Amino acid sequence: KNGFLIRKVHADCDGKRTPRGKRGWKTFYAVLKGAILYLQKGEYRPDKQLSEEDLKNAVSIHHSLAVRATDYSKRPNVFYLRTADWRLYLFQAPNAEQMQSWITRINTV
Ligand code: I3P
Repeated sequence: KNGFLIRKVHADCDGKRTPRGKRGWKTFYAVLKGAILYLQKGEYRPDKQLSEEDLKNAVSIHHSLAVRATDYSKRPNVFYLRTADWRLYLFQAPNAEQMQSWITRINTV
């Protein structure tokens, strides 16, 4: 599965609150391959090589959980992604259908 997602990082490894200046919303082209969610910046091309930054942004979704962010009301179609190493991301999908589809796909990996 792939498509545009807007990401906010709320907590880093071990659940530590992401510091100010690193909490802004950023748009990525997301590609879910196996148990890895790749987040690419810029224009998407299927043959494009992943940059070092793209690799840093990749999220291991093994033993992670996606849930709709019902308590986050600043933006619509947002879901949480809690990873096994206790990071917490918010992702905004383009619409409700895409949000649900990402949640389902992530949770069934
Ligand atoms: C963050 C940015 C986010 C905001 C976050 C800010 O600043 O403005 O949009 O989250 O608030 O810290 P920066 O880009 O400098 O990291 P919201 O959009 O959810 O308000 P937060 O620290 O209360 O999460």
